[in-house]
Amino acid sequence: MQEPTNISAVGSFRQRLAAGPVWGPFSKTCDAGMIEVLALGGFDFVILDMEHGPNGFETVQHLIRAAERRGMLPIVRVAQAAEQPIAKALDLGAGGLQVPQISDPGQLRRVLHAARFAPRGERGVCRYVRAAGYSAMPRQQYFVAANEALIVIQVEGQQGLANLDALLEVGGFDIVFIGPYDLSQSLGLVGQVEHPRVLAAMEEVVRRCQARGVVTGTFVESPAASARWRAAGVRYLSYAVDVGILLEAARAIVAQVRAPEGAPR
Ligand code: 3PY
Ligand code: MG
Repeated sequence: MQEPTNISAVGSFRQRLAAGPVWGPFSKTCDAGMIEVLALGGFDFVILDMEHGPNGFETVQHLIRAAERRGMLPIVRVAQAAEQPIAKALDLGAGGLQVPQISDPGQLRRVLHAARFAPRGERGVCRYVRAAGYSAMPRQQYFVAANEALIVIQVEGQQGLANLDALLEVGGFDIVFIGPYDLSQSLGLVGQVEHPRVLAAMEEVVRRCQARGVVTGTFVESPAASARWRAAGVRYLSYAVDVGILLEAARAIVAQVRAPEGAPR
């Protein structure tokens, strides 16, 4: 009998997350082939970005399929903390959900309510969806297994920082993800993600989450930043963005091939 799409993959991803860091890029491509390439490169997960990327759900479902096919967990970052996109991403079979700009406990409870079936929430019920094998899944099995999808909440503003303990008290999610860019803006330092005040605020979030045994994640753009946050105990490392990775690779190649004859390579 068919499993709900991706649920066993979520279980093994949780084990890897518990054992040590996992890495995955954000994706803003429309191409399922690019998703396969990221998996073949060895990333553990991919965050299909509907907050800042161009894709609608019709495209995202194909990107989810491509990630599944290559054994990489597809996580959908929804555009906002609203009921409809949350339910739709899960109906399409996302292994995880990443929700931006979580700032207060009431909002977090609404997100969890929209993401979980009863008794944990009141997610809109339909079993003729991809996540349920279009009804091939035994229904009770689906409703139980679907509640295992990974939930990542982004804390990336001053209000979220101020309410961090209250958010941790609500619980019911897997990872607190610190968005350094939005956080830098919120602290009046837009884009200065390496500014000491931004780093100090991030370290404080990591420390307070760790004190409660909550896994943290963040966004890094270099091996050095990855090493820094890995050493701090961050276990969910979102490494750059696929389009930026491609740009960097293209630039490096062009710089090499255009170098004058005889110049050191
Ligand atoms: C942020 O930095 O604000 C993010 O959401 C992830 O890059
Ligand atoms: Mg952000």
